[in-house]
Amino acid sequence: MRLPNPVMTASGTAGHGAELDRYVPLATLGAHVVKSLAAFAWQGNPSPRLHPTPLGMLNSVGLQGPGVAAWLADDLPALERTGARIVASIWGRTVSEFRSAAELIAGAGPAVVAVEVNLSCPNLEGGRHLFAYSPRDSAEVVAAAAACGRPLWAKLSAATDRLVEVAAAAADAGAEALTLINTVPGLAIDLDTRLPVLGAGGGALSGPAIHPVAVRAVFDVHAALADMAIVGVGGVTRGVDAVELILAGASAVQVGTATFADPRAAGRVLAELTQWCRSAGVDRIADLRGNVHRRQVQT
Ligand code: RRO
Repeated sequence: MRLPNPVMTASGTAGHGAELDRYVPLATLGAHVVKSLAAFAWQGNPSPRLHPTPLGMLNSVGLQGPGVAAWLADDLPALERTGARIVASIWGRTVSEFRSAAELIAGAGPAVVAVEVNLSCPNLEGGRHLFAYSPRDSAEVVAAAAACGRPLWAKLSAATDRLVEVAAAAADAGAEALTLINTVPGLAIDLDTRLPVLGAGGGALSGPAIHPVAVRAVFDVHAALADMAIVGVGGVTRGVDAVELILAGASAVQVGTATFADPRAAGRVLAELTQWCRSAGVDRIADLRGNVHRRQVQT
């Protein structure tokens, strides 16, 4: 699929609806990716759910959401009015729960241009449903998600030594793009209580701290699957962070944690990326994509 530009919001950092539109008109972005939705409403994890860290933050939101049916009725109409290209992210604890979410999304209008299949949430029941650690499980979920009748993007985790295998399995199962990466499992401990800071115990790290992890994941997957479209995400705060992911092999990027500090971050990253391309004489993102692979790079 083609998008008018390569910068989008990242799932989980830009709400379920049109809340960010007043800061950055969502139609001006490549796409707007909403927080993951299940076939049912889900309360999420106990608070506190967010904790700032040096160069990023930990979260343990735990997939709070209204469920696809309520989202279609209550959030989607306002989102459609923004004119944004909407990407719905879906989750489930089983293949059949993913299929149910996908079937419900099938009822959405054409503004929902793709579905991002979240195979990599680290914050559900201690990470027990991390499909992205297994090529077979990932493939089964992607195949089931085809019920949505839209292009599928598979969102994967870098916290596995099987990333390239998982990526290949998701592609074989029908994913049109891979979103790399989700957050990285982490833990913060309160010295006074001597207990974890976050309500659920563990959490997941995002922000500039994980940017090099994302660049490496994109690099490795592009090296193995050069024809596969990759959406790079992880610590994109400035235009140059986007450039780095594109050089590693991404066709587009998502802005996540930066939005918590500055709700206009995605628009700013797009402007900075555009400016960088102008100064570097780059006319098309496709001309930049994967350039680092032109030389033998020893990793
Ligand atoms: O909701 C969350 O706790 C969450 C999700 Br679904 C995800 O994919 N990644 C993340 O860091 N948090």
